[in-house]
Amino acid sequence: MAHSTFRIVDVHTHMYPPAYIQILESRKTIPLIRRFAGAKDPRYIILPAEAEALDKSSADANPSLLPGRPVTSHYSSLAQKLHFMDTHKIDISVVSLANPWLDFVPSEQAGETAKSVNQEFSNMCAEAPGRLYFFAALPLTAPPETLLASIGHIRGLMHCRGVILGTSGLGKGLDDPALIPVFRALAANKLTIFLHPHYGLPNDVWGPRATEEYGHVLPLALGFPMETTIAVTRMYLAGVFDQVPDLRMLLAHSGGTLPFLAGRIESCIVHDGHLVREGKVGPARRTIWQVLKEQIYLDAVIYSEVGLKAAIDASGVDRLMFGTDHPFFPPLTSDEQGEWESMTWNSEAVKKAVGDGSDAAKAVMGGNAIEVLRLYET
Ligand code: 5CU
Repeated sequence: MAHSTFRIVDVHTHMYPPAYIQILESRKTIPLIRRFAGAKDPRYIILPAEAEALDKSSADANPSLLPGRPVTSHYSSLAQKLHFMDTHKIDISVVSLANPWLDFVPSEQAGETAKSVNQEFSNMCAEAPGRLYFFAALPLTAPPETLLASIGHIRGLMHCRGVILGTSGLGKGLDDPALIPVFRALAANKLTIFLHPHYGLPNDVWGPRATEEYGHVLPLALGFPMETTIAVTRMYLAGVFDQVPDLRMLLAHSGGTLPFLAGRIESCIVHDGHLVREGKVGPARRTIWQVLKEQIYLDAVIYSEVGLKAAIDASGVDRLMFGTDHPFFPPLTSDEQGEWESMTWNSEAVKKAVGDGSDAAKAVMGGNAIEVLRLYET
């Protein structure tokens, strides 16, 4: 059934619940939260590319040279999330734990940590009826039976609509055959995977000047999207989408560079002697274009109508969903309690790509998410 009232839905919006923040505060290696003398807020250091800056920093470093990003109330406060939503007229948010999720949690603690983090998300959603849903976190470092049991837990949580997943899987990436039972369990429970990058590309790709001169631009603008592109292409080449045809994935940042590179991926497959000899390029093969239109959704967190049009061409306007990436990318020169460009750039891009007030714009801004993620059910 179509739900016609126009509502804005943010499918890419993160939170770090207080218990998770405590875990980060207790850590000595990344990911961690650390206080520096003279800095108002503690700093959150997560990216592999930031580890070097952390090693060079001292407790009383110049605040403008501190590693990582400030941890403000936007990271963990429900009231702040609702304020952000109200300021930007966002009706519903599908919140998720941000990277690197539970990837670093020791195996024996992972199951319980996932349970309590997911319960915290569930409680948060219950405090804001009709306005919040969530993507749960999986205990990927736990033994297989604990991992599958966690899917049993989250499928019973009323506001859970899927899981947020990084690209490392169980340690060998998402084309690892050991993940097939996990993908099957998620698909069987109609839990969409929100695929999000974290690890980027190896640090030496960025060159010796990056740490001191280029801020976080290279790993975030280029490393993240390439990581997503590579992870999904590996899944495609391994036949995961055919093995689990009911699997549904929402890809962060409009699919990385997948919409732009899908043609090149296809050409490389069709011209690969090894794949042809192995009979993997026969007439029954679903192309990556087909998978993009049948099993993949893309968020609209790409900040420009150029990227958005590529995403629409690749997956279809009915598979694109608006997002903000809050609390990342706060405004640096205006009040954080006011308007954020992360919202306005993405909503302007939607208007420019499909027309202000058009049915397509309404679908991308909220209608698609409501239908696909069943945001009318409680
Ligand atoms: O600014 C950043 O580091 C990030 C991040 O880590 N994760 C994310 O989703 N957006 C920005």
